Amino acid sequence: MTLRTILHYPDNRLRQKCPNHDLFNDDLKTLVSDMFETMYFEKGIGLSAIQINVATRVITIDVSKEQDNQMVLINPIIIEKKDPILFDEGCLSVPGFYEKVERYNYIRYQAQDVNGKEFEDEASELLAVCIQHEIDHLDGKLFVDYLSDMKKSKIEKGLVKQKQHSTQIKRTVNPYIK
Ligand code: QAP
Ligand code: CO
Repeated sequence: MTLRTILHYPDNRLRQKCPNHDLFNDDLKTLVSDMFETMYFEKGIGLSAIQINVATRVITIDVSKEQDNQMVLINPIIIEKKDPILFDEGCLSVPGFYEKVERYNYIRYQAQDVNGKEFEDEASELLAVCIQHEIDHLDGKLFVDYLSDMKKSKIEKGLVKQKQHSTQIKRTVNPYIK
C-alpha cells in the first residue's frame, strides 16, 4: 500500500490518451490498491490511473458514504446515455474548484473487472456522473474543458496562487523539510 502523488491541472501529463489495459496480474492489483488508498486519503469518490501518472485505462470509484463500496472499472465504455443534467463537479486534480458541467443522469456501461472478466451494468445520478468524469480522464479530458475560457483561466490562476501559498507555509514551518 503506497500513497501516490496526484497530478494537478494544468499538468500536461493529464492530457494523454490512455491505451487499453491488458495485463491482469499482481501489478494491476497493486495499482488498484494504491489508487483506493490515495483516493480515500484525499477524500475523493473517483480516481483514474492517469491522475497518479500511470497512463492506462483503470478507474477506481466509491460513491458510498461509508467508503465501503469499491468499484474497479478497466477499459470502460459507455454504451447508452440519456437524460442530460447539470452537475456541480470537482476533481482531485483541480483541488478547491467546483463548476456545473453537463452530463447524463443515466448510463449503461461495459467494463472489465480486476480479473479481466467483462461485465455490463447501469448507473444513475452521482455514480453515472462519476463514471463519465473518470472516462474523460482516460481520454485526456478534464471538467474544466467544458467551461468558458474565463472560468478556466480563473481556476488556473487560483491553483498557481494555492501552490505558492502552500510552499510559503512549508517554509514558515520548517525551512529544512520540503
Ligand atoms: C469526480 O471527484 C466527480 O476539490 C471525482 O478539494 C466529482 O473525487 C464525479 C475532491 C463530482 C462526480 C461528481 C475535490 C476532494 C474530490 C476537491 C472527486 C477537493 C478534495 C473530487
Ligand atoms: Co477528476
